[in-house]
Amino acid sequence: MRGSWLGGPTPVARIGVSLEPNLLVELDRIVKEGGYSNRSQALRDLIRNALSAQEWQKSTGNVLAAVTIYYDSESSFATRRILEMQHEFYHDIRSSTHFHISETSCLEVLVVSGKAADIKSLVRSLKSVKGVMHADVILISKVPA
Ligand code: NI
Repeated sequence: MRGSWLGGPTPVARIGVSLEPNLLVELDRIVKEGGYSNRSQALRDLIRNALSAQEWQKSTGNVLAAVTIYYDSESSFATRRILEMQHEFYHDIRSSTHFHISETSCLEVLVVSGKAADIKSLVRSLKSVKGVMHADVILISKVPA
């Protein structure tokens, strides 16, 4: 059944979901701000995201992923550490793109391909840098060994 959660013309099952009122308010906010046409559509996307995150946590082999780093460009420490780390992990980094988001913040997007353990270590290190406001990873695919 692997891959069936990616969507496609599969028949749907109807389920009842019980939510606390505050969670329902949050769900409706996600629906509105995410541009979903209904709650079911938003829930399907949330489940897919959770599955993708779970798959990332469980990955052990080689992976292709995108790493995003949002940081304070006025922090010379963060700027230097992010650059140093990219050199430390140069074997895994296929490309890096820098975006000047504002006068004081930058976004870098790295396309990485390598051992999941190494990529996880890179992301953990990035998250720990003072001045990094957000660092995350999106698993694109597992790479056959
Ligand atoms: Ni910049």
